[in-house]
Amino acid sequence: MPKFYLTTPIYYPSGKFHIGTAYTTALADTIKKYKQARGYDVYLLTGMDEHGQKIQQVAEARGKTPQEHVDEMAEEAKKLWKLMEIDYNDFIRTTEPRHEKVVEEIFDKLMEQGDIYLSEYEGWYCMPCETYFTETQLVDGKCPECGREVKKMKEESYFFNMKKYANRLIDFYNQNPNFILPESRKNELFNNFLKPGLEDLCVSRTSFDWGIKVKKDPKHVVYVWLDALTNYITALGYLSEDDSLMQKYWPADVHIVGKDIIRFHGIYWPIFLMALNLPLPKQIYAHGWIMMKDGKMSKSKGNVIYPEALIERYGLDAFKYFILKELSYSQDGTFTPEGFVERYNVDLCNDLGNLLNRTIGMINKYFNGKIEAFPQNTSTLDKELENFSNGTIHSVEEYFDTYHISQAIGETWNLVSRTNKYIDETTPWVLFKEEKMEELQSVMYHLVENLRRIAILISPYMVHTSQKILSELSIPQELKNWESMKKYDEIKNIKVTEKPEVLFARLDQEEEIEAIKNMMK
Ligand code: ME8
Repeated sequence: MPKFYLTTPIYYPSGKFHIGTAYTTALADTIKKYKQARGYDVYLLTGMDEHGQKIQQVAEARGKTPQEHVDEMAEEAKKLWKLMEIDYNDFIRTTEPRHEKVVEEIFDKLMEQGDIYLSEYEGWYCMPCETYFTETQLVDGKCPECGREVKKMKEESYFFNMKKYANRLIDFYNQNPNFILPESRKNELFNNFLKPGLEDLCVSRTSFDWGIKVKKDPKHVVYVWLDALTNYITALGYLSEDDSLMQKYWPADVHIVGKDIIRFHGIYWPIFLMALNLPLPKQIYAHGWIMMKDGKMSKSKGNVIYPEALIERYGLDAFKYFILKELSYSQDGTFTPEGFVERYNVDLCNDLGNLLNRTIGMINKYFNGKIEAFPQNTSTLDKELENFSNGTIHSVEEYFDTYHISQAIGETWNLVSRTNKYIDETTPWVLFKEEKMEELQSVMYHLVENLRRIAILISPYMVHTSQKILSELSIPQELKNWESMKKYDEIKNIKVTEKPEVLFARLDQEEEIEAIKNMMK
């Protein structure tokens, strides 16, 4: 079985997780479910990045020790992933001994081979981002990443010799043009960081102690990015007694990250791996941000909407549908209550829900709920729909394979619309009146077949809706899997449900917009 290893970032437990964090995780989980449906052995890693000055400060503000704080947050995170039915294989925490021990060793090894050296660091430090910037990187004297105040700081630090590896990384980029996705982000990294010449990276701190101590110089703690990035291999047992997962799954097929952390994943991480003499990940995909009307949603900015409230009121499938559809491959998306309610009513309730209800209603009315077999004679309209839907499967797969999840969803909804249009074109009620029962039977067959395909196409992100559709149509088990979708003539002797359940009840627009606004307060 081919293997596929994918990861989410490990998130900072600095506050409750919002829909941005949920987005990356839902995206990774969708890719996992898709790959599994295509026959891959998939390993999905997520976790938490628990060290650093900011976590220490947040814990202190809550009157907790950092360890108590991160323990609580890890429970919260796992609760959220359970609610979202995230099927992760491992949840790594950087405070676990299995991680700390290996990071100590990695640091030691890099020091011994001369890649890490002691010097002094002076620069502009952004506390919330835990990142130093050079004078020229600042925007109007503020942090170029979050726009907040920065402070001039100086400390004795260990540095990683990035310059030594810069040319090798440039060669790697040139030989692997799809290493960083989307291409626009690769160009940004290349032009803004690699081309002007890489600065060595500061990899230790003495200004706080909530971190992994440098074994040979314990007044230093390992700077949070060297600590954090290595989670992708420590979780697989790198340098530990049992490294069978490392043998099996490394290199990662894809690291999924937000665009805010592409610099760390696209430059520093591959260089650390080169220094450790390990293969580089195959791809790094950086998605955009979910924005709010007033800019980027962030835990530290306080303009946040949380997943739990939306899931509780509208269900998991509607929540995932919205967020995954809203962020198109390389673009940002916007969360607005109006947008959410509209997508729910139009795409889910009107387009998909009605298609299922109309189809089941007609099969019951015209044929006592039964579909016997693939029709003997197919009309031009039938054939057109079949061709359209063959094309949909093809492009959905292509989009999924290249992480264009929103586009894959869009293609699927084009098939939903096309199938609704097919009802209007074939006018089953007229066929019934004119007693053209053979033609009518054929139309019903094609409707069921396309609903079956739609249900399978949405199964990586709308698990419940998919199962409901397949069960209401009483599709047999062997026709529920991805590969079976490519057949078009195998449904036989089925009897659809007499009373279809409403998939998505129509929302009162004003009332629900108000309800969502209240969730944001
Ligand atoms: O950066 N829209 O953790 P973090 C979309 N610990 N995605 C968003 C988002 C938004 N508005 N806000 C956050 C860290 N994200 C480090 C990572 S990895 C070795 C260490 C998502 O908690 C997005 O994936 O700040 C982003 O990259 C990540 O959360 C940042 O999470």
